[in-house]
Amino acid sequence: MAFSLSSLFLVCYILKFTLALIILNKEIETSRGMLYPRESETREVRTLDGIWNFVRSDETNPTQGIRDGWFKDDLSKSMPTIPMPVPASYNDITTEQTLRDHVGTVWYDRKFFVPRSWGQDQRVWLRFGSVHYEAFVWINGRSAVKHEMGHLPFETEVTHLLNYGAENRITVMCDNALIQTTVPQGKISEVANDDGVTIIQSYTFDFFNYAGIHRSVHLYTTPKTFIEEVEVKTNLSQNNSVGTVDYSITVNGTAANEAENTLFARLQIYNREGVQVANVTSDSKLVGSLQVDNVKPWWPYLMHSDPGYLYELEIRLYAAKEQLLDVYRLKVGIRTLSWTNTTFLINGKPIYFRGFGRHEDADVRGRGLDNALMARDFNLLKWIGANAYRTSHYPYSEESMQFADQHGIMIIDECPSVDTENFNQVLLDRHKSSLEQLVHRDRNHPSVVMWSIANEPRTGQVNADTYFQFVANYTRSLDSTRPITAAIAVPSNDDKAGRHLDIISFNRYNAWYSNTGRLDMVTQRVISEATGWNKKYDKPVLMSEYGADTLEGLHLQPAFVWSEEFQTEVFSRHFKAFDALRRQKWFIGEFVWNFADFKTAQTYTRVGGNKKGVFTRARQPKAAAHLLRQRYFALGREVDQCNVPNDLFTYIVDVGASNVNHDSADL
Ligand code: GCB
Repeated sequence: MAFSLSSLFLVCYILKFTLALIILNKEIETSRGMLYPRESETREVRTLDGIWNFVRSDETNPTQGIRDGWFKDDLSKSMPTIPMPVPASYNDITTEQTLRDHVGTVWYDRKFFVPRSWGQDQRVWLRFGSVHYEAFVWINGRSAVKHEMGHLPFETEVTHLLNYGAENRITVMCDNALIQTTVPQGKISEVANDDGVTIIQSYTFDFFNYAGIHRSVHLYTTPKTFIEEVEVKTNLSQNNSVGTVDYSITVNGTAANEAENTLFARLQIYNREGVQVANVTSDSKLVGSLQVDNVKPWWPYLMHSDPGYLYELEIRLYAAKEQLLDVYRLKVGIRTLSWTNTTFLINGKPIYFRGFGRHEDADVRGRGLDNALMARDFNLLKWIGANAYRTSHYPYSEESMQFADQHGIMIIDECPSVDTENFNQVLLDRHKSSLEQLVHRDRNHPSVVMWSIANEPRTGQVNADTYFQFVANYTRSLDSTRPITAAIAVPSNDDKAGRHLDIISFNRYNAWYSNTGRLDMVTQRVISEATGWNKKYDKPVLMSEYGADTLEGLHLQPAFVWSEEFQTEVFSRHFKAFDALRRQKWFIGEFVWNFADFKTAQTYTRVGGNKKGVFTRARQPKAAAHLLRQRYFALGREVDQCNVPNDLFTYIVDVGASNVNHDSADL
């Protein structure tokens, strides 16, 4: 009896364990529309950015606002409100710890006018650049849209919800709670404190869980029948002299349904000088191709003297008898990507990445869109000679993607999956959805050269294999023109996901988390780890994170952890490894962690946040920035034959006798 009972337990246990491991590759809902809002002859755009009214819910009663119908009238009639800027994270706006660390729902509302003219013969759409993490939206008290997943846009038609030529109210409830089935994952617990109990949000990822309406809110109009989606794919002839732009247009609207065969589009491509260089008239399928002779390909920064070349694609949608319905314009960079198990090429030329992992993070506004900061960051990227960054650890603003296109900065575009563990079905579906939304949003950006499907997932776990097979294959089915990677931190021997990727990225902190302070234990370890990855999977490898926390202004000689000298030395030891690895053609890039200091949750390993920035949080260089700049330009000169700036080396001495000028000419 004892035997059979225990075997029953064992069977039950195995069954439970096995069931937990079974994950299915289910169909998921796909996104629609989402073209970046742009004005044209047929479209108007308004922003609802500005100061909104704001209420923090009681953490122990997060659904109170729904039950009490706060969305039915002005928020201020239900609760006292405070002013809150949009876009911005709400966490650091006030001086209250309770708001900074708030867990659960918050509410926003504001009033706005809609012109009378918008009510006539057109449609109106409401679009959020991103709300973290979950958003519920009402217009004039009626439900408009619901969306889950931070850092990604969502939109809905609000034509039927608006008062035209009159005042309107928009109400948003935002929930920042992260649990085991959200992307990224977190845990919520109730913990005793001095006043009773409190709700705690914990998470393993290393950045502050900023929340709120993070990016712009737009209202825009479209004609009744309009261009809902445009997808472009570009190619180059063998010698890069002829470019092709394959397009596919999706139309939304009654004219599309009723008179399907009569719709057509005229597409024209203009160069930077505004000269038309290609045009075509489509048939009713709205799918086709344009050819650009003497094309100027899109090149990354420092890989060409005219990087980031963008054409403008103008799309005019017509109904029968040349009746113009809609006009939309899109910037297009013409380039090709190809990869093998030893190399990654752009326009037929091997890429060597020199870049950063970054964060969208700033004092006061947190993760909120900040155009001034974005412009400064791109100036710093160019100053330092970087040609790439990874959008660690979530999709960045659409405005920054447009900047990257213009400046020729290559992007490894990462979805919001960080430290993923306890793989389960709901998580898999959401993870795939995050990639679907990301690819849908960013597929037309020439700057996006790779998809990163996760950062530091626990790929040693037994079901990581199936899980990442589903995630990688799904991403590939969405876009086969770009390679897939993930930034992995488990040792290559334990990893079960790499075989599903096209390019292996690995994160490692030699002399910091392992062998702290041991500068003599960096170079060989980096070489052997990179080699191990290549041996195991026979794929190109890049180092996606390395670095050391550095307190600006702390100087210690000889180098000691946290000092500026130490960061400089850690970089230098890595450079040595990278140079040895570069001789192996399969090693394709180096990414410092991090571009700038950033805020994290409170822990005893973080002094006011993560200090691994090469720049401070105020975007000023630390000592290592100057060294990195010399390396990135030296690499640019060696691998891409770029020019180096005159101020790369500071004048030191004129050694008259030998007639040598110790300046950039020595490079
Ligand atoms: C990592 C993570 C990154 C952290 C970094 C660190 O491996 O990918 O999010 O911030 O280490 O500094 O610990």
